[in-house]
Amino acid sequence: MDLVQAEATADLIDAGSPAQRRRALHQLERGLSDRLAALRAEILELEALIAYDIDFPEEDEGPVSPERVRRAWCVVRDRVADLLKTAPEGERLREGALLVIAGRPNAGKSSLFNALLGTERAIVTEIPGTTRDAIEAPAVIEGFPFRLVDTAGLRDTDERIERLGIEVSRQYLAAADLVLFCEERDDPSRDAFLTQVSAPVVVVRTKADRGGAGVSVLTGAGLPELRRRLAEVAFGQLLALGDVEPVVTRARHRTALESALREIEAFWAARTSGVDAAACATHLRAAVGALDDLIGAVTPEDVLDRVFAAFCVGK
Ligand SMILES: Nc1nc2c(ncn2[C@@H]2O[C@H](COP(=O)(O)OP(=O)(O)OP(=O)(O)O)[C@@H](O)[C@H]2O)c(=O)[nH]1
Ligand SMILES: [Mg+2]
Repeated sequence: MDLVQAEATADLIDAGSPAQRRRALHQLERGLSDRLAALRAEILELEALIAYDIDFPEEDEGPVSPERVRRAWCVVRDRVADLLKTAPEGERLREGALLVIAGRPNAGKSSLFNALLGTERAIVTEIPGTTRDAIEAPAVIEGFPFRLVDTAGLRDTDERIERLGIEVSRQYLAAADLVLFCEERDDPSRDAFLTQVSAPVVVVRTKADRGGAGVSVLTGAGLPELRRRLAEVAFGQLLALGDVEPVVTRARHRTALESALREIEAFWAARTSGVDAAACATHLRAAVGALDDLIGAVTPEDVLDRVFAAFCVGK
């Protein structure tokens, strides 16, 4: 078992949603390990292509055309870059997407929070300003993990506790992976709100049972569509990739691939600026080294120390 598989074992134990379980199983069954091994082999092949230039630096043209080297380099670079692109949603899959519910007081945020959660967790009343503090709870939506946050309704207020709650809302909004903006009818403050938030925003019309299209927590209308939309916005890339393509799920994977990609780019920069072949090849060696660290051939002791250290015995 390599380090990537050992990490998958830990992820499988921690998995709280079907998508996390499927991803961990895929990784445990070498889905990511095999891809990394293939990339490693491709980089070594690229190095072999320039071996003639290393051995006979004075010759004008080696047996391998420069065009062939360029093509092989492009393929390797693109494959590393493609794998790296899965990192944001892959890491989000392990941690749960932070979904922050926002909107004016009384817009129906807490009601929607409870509906998405499937339990009456937040207090709901007809009085605007009911929610004073942010409440966070884990939820599974369309099989994907989310961390739902209900917040204090946003408005100008002189009331001290409510103001503090709104400040907390703003901090959550700054950290959000996506925002669900609730409005009962056209909210004149919506556009100003949208310009302040950098995460993607899903706008939802609440209390649809009172007329118009949208979501109603009383009748359940619009809720399935909303759930699908939230999964699509938070995990659209993973949904498109399906369960067969490998995905990187940890910051450790991302930094290793970033460093491999940097070396692969540096190889080409050196190669195209007349640096001798042996010096160019050191960049490929460094890229292979980064992948080796990532795959991490481990001994059983390493597994125990590095991965299971965080476990509670008996969990
Ligand atoms: N008819 C109807 N009423 C709703 C619906 N959703 C919420 N309400 C009502 O709207 C009022 C406010 O709901 P909340 O969920 O507390 O609204 P909020 O946005 O959390 O309000 P604050 O916490 O004050 O910011 C309550 O009286 C709810 O019962 C709905 O789908 N249909
Ligand atoms: Mg509320």
